[in-house]
Amino acid sequence: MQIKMTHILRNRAAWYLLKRKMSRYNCSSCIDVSSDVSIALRNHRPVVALESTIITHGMPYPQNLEVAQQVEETVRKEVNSILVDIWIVNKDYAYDVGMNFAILKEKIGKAFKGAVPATIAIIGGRIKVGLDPEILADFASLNVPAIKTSRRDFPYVLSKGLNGGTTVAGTIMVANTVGIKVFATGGLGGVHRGGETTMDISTDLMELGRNSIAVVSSGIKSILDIEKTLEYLETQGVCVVTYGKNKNFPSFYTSNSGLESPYNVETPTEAAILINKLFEFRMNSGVLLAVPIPEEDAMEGSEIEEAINEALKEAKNRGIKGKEVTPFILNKVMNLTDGKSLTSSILNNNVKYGFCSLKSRKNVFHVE
Ligand code: PSU
Ligand code: MN
Repeated sequence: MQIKMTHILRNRAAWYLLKRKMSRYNCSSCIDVSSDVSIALRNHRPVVALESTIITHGMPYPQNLEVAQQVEETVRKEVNSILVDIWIVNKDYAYDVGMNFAILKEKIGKAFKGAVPATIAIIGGRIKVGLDPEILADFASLNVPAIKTSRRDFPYVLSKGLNGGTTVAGTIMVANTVGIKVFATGGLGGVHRGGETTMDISTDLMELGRNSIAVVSSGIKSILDIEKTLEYLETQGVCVVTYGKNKNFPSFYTSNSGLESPYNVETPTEAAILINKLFEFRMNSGVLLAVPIPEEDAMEGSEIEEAINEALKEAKNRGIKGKEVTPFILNKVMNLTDGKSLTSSILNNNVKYGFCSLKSRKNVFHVE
């Protein structure tokens, strides 16, 4: 009897361990990783995650689709991928980038062009990592509305089989689960003006604090409270770094918000080495790499910034309060300017800085 019991328990333990292992390697029962992304991750090749709230809630159809396609193309052709650690890079990778292993070794710290885009979204209650072109086109033109999906929204959207556009927070969660280390976006959520009383603080900031990931963004729009956002990022342990010659923290439409990042890096290699420390030291917290608006767009950017300031004044005069403020301002600014084309240009620019450190990407996931 005694032996039999032990036998059963041992079998159970083995079965449990196997199940755990399987679920790890199958990622999760709610995620489908596209074959492109899956193969790239398995071969330690650079992958850049992209969010989908910008598709579902950021722009109308068909501009949203055009921008999403364009950004994916930029990732495929123009991302600067940096090799920080050669030792795990395999021969397939050398073959892929068209050079032999010895030459590849020489190139450590130098940029390679191109990576695999992984647009992350929820379709019919399943999390998709990497969308095939037809699926992306379908998703962007959705007749069934998608829910803006941050961390708190996942259980509902998944259980009801709904569509979701993942926010920065939602995208970070998924990217981290499948082992993607770099994520490029436009603007990050932040602490809203008056956030000290309304408690309206984007969960993007918390998510950056609890995942080892590098988010490349053009900072925070000035409709938010940038100073408090930077304070809050410090509280969350996020390493904020401006890309460029100075520490000026950008505010999406302008290259200088009047506030400073704690640090700056001047080259892709510096950025890649910094990002790599997250994994070497197992920090379990993220890096925000703030890339200022490209110079050629800066003029238009400062005009939009003026429109924002005007709209903020008007909102105050009219007594508009609380959660009404942001929609009021965004609407007003969109009417006054052509903010959409600029957003697309900024987003594309950020993608180019999807630095990639290839070290310690251990996860292997199933192909859809
Ligand atoms: N900032 C922008 N445009 C956006 C967003 C932020 O300038 O579209 C989106 C991003 O997806 C971001 C989300 O993650 O809004 C933040 O929403 P909330 O403040 O509700 O957390
Ligand atoms: Mn909010």
